[in-house]
Amino acid sequence: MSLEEAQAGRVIAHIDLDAFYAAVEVHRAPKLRNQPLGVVQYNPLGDLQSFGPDDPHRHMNSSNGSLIAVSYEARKYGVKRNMRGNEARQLCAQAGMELQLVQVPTSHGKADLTLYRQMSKQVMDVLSRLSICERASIDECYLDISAEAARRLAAASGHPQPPVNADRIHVAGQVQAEGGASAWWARPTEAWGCGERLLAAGAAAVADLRAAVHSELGFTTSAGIAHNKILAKLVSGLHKPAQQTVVPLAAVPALLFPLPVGRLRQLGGKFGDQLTRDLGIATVGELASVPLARLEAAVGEADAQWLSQLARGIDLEEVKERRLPQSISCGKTFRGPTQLRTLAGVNKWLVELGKELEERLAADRAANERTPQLLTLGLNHSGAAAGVSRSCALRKPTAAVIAADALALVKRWVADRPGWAITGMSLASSNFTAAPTGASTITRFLQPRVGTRGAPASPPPPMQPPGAAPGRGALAGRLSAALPYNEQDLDPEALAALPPDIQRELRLAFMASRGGPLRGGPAVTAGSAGGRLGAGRAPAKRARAAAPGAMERFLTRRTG
Ligand code: TTP
Repeated sequence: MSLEEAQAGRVIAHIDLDAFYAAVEVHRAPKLRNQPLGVVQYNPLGDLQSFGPDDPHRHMNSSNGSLIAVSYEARKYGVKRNMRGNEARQLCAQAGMELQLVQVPTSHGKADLTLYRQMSKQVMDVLSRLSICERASIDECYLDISAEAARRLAAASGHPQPPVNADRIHVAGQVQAEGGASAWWARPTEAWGCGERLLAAGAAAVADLRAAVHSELGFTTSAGIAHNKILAKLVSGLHKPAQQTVVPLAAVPALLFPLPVGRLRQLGGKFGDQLTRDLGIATVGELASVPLARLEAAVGEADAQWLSQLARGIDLEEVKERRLPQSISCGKTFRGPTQLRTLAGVNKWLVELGKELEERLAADRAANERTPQLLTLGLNHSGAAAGVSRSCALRKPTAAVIAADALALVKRWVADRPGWAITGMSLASSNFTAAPTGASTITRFLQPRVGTRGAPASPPPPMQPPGAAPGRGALAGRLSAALPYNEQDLDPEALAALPPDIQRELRLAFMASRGGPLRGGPAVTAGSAGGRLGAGRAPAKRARAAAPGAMERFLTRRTG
């Protein structure tokens, strides 16, 4: 059986909410339904004010703030994300329409995304009714709908039933003029190709779930249905809003090959850029035709296999059951005159970010009985396009301790950077463990006892083992000397000497904090309210993290 056929037994969906923040505002104020609407980012420099989520003044007639979400009704008049509110209003006015503006709620001097997160959870709860659900960001998720598809197919004696709202469904490669999706479903038995029946049954299940989200919560969604995550994600945005696209295997080359390499889910960043430069290629089809030996010479054996499969639309990555975000984070941008140039200024905002994190972690712990083990500080600074990140153990989920530990990381970072100016800062907590078990293995092993609640925060201690750790005395000495907090400073020898479970935790923690194959921290997205980080939008990760060679890369590369 070919790999193509092997993956044909799976049906994976990627579901993306349409104009999500705008849709949440409509959900809260139904009079906004069917109207052109823009959600305005909070920017303390502009004409914007601080409002709680229920403050009626969030709905405004004029604003110079930039838009972070735009309803599809407003898009018809040319309104786009990042336009200023007033400029967008003018565009609509020219067409005789009035653009409604709603500003994101605020707290701690920054955007407060709580209400969007709450609605996101409700939607994910509906979407996960039939299958495993992997939350990919605040407004998108993957479903492995294979079992439900097989069940439906068996119940229909092998003849997939057409989905609800068939006119809103597309089949890649199936031309509308030839009857589109309806004609695809109505084909005679002998015309169905490998895996297509299962795909069709899965597509009908996804259409049902999307209809449930719409009827119960009022949100429209768009979806891609394919045999794997990469293809599902690739097509979920092809037809928006409120539509879905199915990708039969036969349609894959025509769909995939003309695309630029960077459109593939895991090749959109620096790695993809470097790859296309090194190989002198531009499209996925060109990547697919690179001989394996040449790929191996360029990127190594494991990555070559993975890339060659990816270019042919083969991706065996599983959908993991995960409805909770993998990290809880918040961030803020400091543009122009608000750039941070003093440690006092940095500290003030770390305390605010720390307060938000403390509140959200407490709520998360109460709801989900888990607590994070890793704190990652993300910094953007003037003169550098990419962000940097620095991590340490999250000793205690309180604002004082988080802010003090993050400040110590900043101090270390500024030490050899005279004239530094910070343009964005984020705090991310990750590596969650079950709350009742207390401290993680990393924390127990590497940290001294933390003080009592409310005790003055001390800077992150050098990584020291607790005196009580039996049998680890010699290693303890080496660790305290050789294992500082920053990833780039990790001593490979000291890491290798750690117990395997701790090594694994550290590796996963730093990979998670790095958010991708090449180093560079979680950038605070310019132009976003609290940024993508705040929205829980995880940076794209490459599935090959566990591939042979990943550890070597992990140990040898340096942060830019
Ligand atoms: P997207 O899914 O990128 O966009 P969208 O849902 O608004 O619209 P579409 O139908 O085209 O998918 O982002 C989801 C939400 O994340 C969006 O509603 C607002 C928020 N967001 C930011 O806060 N900052 C940003 O820079 C972006 C891109 C999104």
